[in-house]
Formats: sequence, structure tokens, C-alpha cells
Amino acid sequence: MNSLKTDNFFKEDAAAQAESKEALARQLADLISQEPTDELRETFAKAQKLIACYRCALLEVETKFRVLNEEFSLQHERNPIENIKTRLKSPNSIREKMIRKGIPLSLTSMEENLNDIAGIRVICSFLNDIYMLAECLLQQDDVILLERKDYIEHPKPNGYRSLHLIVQIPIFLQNEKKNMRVEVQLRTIAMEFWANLEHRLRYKKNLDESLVQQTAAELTQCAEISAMLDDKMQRIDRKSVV
Ligand code: 0O2
Repeated sequence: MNSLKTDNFFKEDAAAQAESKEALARQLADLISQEPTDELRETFAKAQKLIACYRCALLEVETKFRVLNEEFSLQHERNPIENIKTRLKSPNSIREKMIRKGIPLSLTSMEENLNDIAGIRVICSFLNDIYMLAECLLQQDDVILLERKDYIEHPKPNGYRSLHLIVQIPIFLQNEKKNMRVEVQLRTIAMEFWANLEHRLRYKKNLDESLVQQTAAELTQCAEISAMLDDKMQRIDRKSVV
């Protein structure tokens, strides 16, 4: 039974996600536009089109993963994908990142410089599923790999693990083919559990410094335990298919 569901990730973006497409585009145009007010309408229209294109790119990549999941489940009688989540980066988060990276605040430079406006997270049952799905995606002749970060092979110092891919895929509009970039995050259920807790705690206000350090140490320990769990579950699964 296919249990995939799609919802939004990154809790702080929930409010932005709830807004209509128009509101999101208006907010984006507003936030990053330094152009005079009489040009705002044009910027708004451009922002609206760009957001639609990122949504289409997410649909394309999501469909590719759903197809792989379907095919695999026919062959192996189990689904390698537990869940798929997609999100568009919120305008505030886009603006913050552009300022942090010293990128000029315009729609054109946003499109040129940011790779993670459209994000898809694929949550897998087992470690091997992550690499198998990544390989299957990258074999497809309309997918171009622009960047790969393997935080499973090389976890971040805090313990964060996931496989990140930046891919370029074409979307076909009425009179135009447009290449779009999408950030793909692949991780196991255990990695997702850890990352969600870490993300939530990072934004907790008013924690005193010693508690912050203690929590960080505990989280790093949890990351090690979750890595052991992933390895062990993978070994058990391997035995069951021999
Ligand atoms: P959002 O909007 O919340 O997704 P780069 O884009 O390569 O210049 P960046 O963005 O740091 O630099 O890339 P990286 O390291 O690949 O991380 C991108 C995303 O991975 C983050 O998005 C998180 O979703 C996730 N991530 C990375 N490190 C951590 C971590 O330590 N803990 C958790 N919980 N998630 C992490 P953003 O940038 O937070 O934005």
C-alpha cells in the first residue's frame, strides 16, 4: 500500500505556505524589490510567474520520485519512500539568505544565485534506499546534477545527516522551456526525526547558555545513536532479503 503524502516542511514557513500563491508573490516582490513603486506591478507579475515555475519544477521532481517508488514496490513488495515533502522557501528566508551572502536583492539575482527556492525532501526507509533513489534520479536524461553534499558520509559537526542534491530540470510552458533548480534532500526516518527536533530547538528563545550547550551535546549523542540505528536496521533488512 503506497503511503506517500505531501505536505510542507520547515515549520517557520507554515504561515507563508498557508497564504495564497498571489499573496506569496506579492510579499516576495515587495520584500526584494528596490525598484520604484510604479514598477512594482511588473515585479509582482515576474515574481508570480517565477513562483509558478518553481512549483512546476517541484511537481516534476516529485512525480519522478513517485514513479520510482511505484516501480520499486512492484519489484520488491515494499516502498523505499516513506514520505515526500515539498516547500517553497519563504520570502523572509530568501531575503535573509541573500543579505547574508551579499547577493543583490532582485528577482534575477535570486534566480541566478539561490539553489534552494524549491525544495523537496524524500524520507526513506533505509540508508541504501537513499543512494539507490539518488542514482535513479540522476540517471534520467533530463536531470542535471549541479551540486552534491553527502552529510551522511560526512555528517555536520552537530550530527546533521542527509544527502543533498542540487539538480536542474526543464519545465515545459506554453511557448517556452525553462531550466529550474531544485534542492533535493534525501534522508531516513531517523535522520528526519533528529533534524526536526534540532531545528525546533535551534529557534527556542530564552534558553540559558549552559542549557543550550547541554542540549547540543545531547543532540550530537542522539545523532550517533540514530546513525547506529540506521546501520542496524539496514543490516537486518539485508538478512531478510537473502
Ligand atoms: P530553509 O529555508 O529552512 O530550508 P548553500 O545553499 O550551499 O550556500 P546552505 O543553505 O547552508 O548553503 O546549504 P546546506 O548546508 O546544504 O543546508 C541547506 C538545508 O539543509 C537547510 O536549509 C536545512 O534544511 C538543512 N540543514 C543543513 N544543516 C542543518 C542542520 O544542522 N540542522 C537541520 N535541522 N537542518 C539542516 P536552510 O538554509 O536552513 O533553509
